[in-house]
Amino acid sequence: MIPTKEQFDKKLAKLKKEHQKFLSKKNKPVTKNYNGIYQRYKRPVLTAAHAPLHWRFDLNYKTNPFLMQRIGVNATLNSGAIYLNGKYLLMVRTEGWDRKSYFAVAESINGIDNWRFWERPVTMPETDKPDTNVYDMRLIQHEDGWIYGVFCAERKDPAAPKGDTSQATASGGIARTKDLTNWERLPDFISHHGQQRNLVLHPEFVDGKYAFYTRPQDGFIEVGGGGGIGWALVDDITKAEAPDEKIIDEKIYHTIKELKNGQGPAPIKTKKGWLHLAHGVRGCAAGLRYVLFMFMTDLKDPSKIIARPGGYFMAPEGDERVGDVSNVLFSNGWIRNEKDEIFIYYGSSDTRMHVATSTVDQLIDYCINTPEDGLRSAASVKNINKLIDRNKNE
Ligand code: M1P
Repeated sequence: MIPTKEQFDKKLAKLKKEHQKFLSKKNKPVTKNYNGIYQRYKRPVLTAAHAPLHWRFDLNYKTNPFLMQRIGVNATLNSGAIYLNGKYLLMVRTEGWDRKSYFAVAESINGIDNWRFWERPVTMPETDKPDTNVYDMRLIQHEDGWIYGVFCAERKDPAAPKGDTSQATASGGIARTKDLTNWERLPDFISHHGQQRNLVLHPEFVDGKYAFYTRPQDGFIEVGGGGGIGWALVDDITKAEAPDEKIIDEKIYHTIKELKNGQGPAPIKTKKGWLHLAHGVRGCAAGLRYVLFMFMTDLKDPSKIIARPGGYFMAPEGDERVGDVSNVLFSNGWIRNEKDEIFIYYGSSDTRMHVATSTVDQLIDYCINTPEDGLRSAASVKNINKLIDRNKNE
């Protein structure tokens, strides 16, 4: 039986009311597991259920009397972030039921809750090689006056053997904007060292050039010999090409970045150096495990690491551990507000977005005073004993 218009209207009113109620829910700090470094929050900031109803449902009784969802959102994950005109904005990697990711802006007044998507997702122009999938945008407010979006542009590998329908290539997509709505797409980053994912633009010129954190990789998944966070200087961002990439942060045996690592968002400038957030990947019987780690680079030479706190900064906890790709934390967006508070936005298990808060001073202290990974069990014990000795008179 086809529902009547009256039944349709009633169902739609209920749907809208419940969605508004859901979007308006407050988020509260988690009170257990104090660490003094950052504060987690109870609820994710964005989930697939936050997507506007008018992106998913045909709201016209004549064409959709059953009020069926016509287009689905599967996940809201790895989001770029920017603080603009007093608002916290996320450039959300929104993934549909069809597995395609696209970008969409969501905003909040306090950076913690009450997130609302803008009217439409972003229409990103393409290059002459259309992208199959675009994701993980880093938003960078560059000193040249543009806001850049640097992201992964994925395409089927033209060199894939016949019948191989999964081999892909990853390239660094670059686009720029003034308002996050109208975008100018620039040519993809040309790397001489393999595929690129986790490409990030440094917010300032270095030696008069655009500076990029790169992640050269031999294949689409495996970084192979190319692993590590790289550094490349580029003369002209409208034709970004990097003949040289030097690895500034290597992947290392028996660490949280044994298999691969990648720069997260663009670094944050502080009086003591640039704060960096990154992800490290290791393999285990359960598959790959992605955690977040931090480091600091020199103010004058952001390719020189000056502090390397050992181990992970954040690892998947509780519900964060489960999702489409379980055991993953990934961050490509953070915001420093005018009070020097830092909002770390992170995706869990390729499914949803969360926030954790800290401050510039706390994160500098964390980077400078957390012991480095000594790379052996004996060195870890030494670090603990040093701390115990210092604590004797406390
Ligand atoms: O599935 C985990 C992550 O895998 C990739 O990251 P990386 O290139 O460092 O392995 C990306 O696809 C990322 O989006 C995803 O979260």
